[in-house]
Amino acid sequence: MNYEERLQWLLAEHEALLSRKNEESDFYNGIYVRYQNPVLTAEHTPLIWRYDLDPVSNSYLMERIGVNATMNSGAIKWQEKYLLVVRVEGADRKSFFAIAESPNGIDNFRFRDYPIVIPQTNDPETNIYDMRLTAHEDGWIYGIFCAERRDPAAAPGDLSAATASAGIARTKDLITWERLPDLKAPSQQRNVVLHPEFIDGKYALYTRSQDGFINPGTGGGIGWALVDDICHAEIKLEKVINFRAYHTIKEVKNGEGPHPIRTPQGWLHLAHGVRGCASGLRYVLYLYMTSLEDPSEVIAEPAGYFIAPRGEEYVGDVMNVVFSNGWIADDDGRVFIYYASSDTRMHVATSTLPQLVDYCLNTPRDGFSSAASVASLIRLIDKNLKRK
Ligand code: M1P
Repeated sequence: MNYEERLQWLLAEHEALLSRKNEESDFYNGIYVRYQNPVLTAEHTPLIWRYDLDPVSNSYLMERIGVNATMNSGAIKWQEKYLLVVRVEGADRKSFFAIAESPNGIDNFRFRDYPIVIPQTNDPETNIYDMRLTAHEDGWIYGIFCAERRDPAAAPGDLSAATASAGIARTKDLITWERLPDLKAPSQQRNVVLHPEFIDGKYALYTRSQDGFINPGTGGGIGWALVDDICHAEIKLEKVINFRAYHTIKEVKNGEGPHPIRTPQGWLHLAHGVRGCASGLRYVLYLYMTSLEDPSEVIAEPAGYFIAPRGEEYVGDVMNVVFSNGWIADDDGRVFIYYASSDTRMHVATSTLPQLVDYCLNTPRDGFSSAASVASLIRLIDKNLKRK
């Protein structure tokens, strides 16, 4: 093929991928629907990002800038479209944010021509990732993300030690972003999420303090902190509201996903839990609910995971991981849950608010022992057998 033929082939393949219809898979649990295809992969990123399309300067039609993954995406419905603020990871390992939009939330996601430009603070970070979007009642759309820097206290020769803090940016049009100072906190922070409503006139944050870049250490779980001024956000008091626990799916660490959704029965939360196993860390998603009167008070939490890796989802850059920082509650009660698998690609699962609330309120809680799990199982078997 000559240059022009190869280019036409490339364009046609790319368009076929972008316009591919996504069908429901045959997975069934009555709680949510999974889909056959990922909604975004590295191959969905625009060809104008990856190729120099000038036959003079790129006669081989080579990729000039590689994209490694499209993952952990914030989500919002905006002007009748389903928008993802995607964590795009380049072949150079640097992540950045870019918006991909779809007319139906299930397929046909297309990236805008340009990535988002997030202004830097006077302490520039090396890497930014995992933005949680919150359309706050103050009128701004906030994006809180992890800002990673090399640890200034790293031992000589240690090129891995890093620090994590919460970067904060806001926008009114999802085009231009204003950067605010990073969240000031007594410890490192990742998975920080802004609650959509004021609480006692203050901004409320879900937090995840950690002793080091990877290790949550003494951090007990998902925290809660009230902040007076989002333009100079500082955690003065942080309390843990959703605890890690021995021999559960969140034994090693956990973190809030996107901001919770208000339902008549309480705030519905999506989070990730991490445990260790012989093959490394296993990341799964779980749901819990908190009270409408006090969003820091847990009122329901089903035992175990809500979504775990399945099939090809197990495999990728960081195996055995599902991670979510974006969901959309639509006006008709449908919920679009966007999750990444193995730090590589994005998927969607769909459900409805009544189904998710029913799942939270009627699935047995964790009894923290095999005996308690067996007792739960026997209660269900008894109930079913009595119906005969
Ligand atoms: O690799 C799995 C995930 O690890 C981190 O999550 P956490 O802070 O809970 O450990 C993040 O780096 C996340 O981006 C990544 O998907």
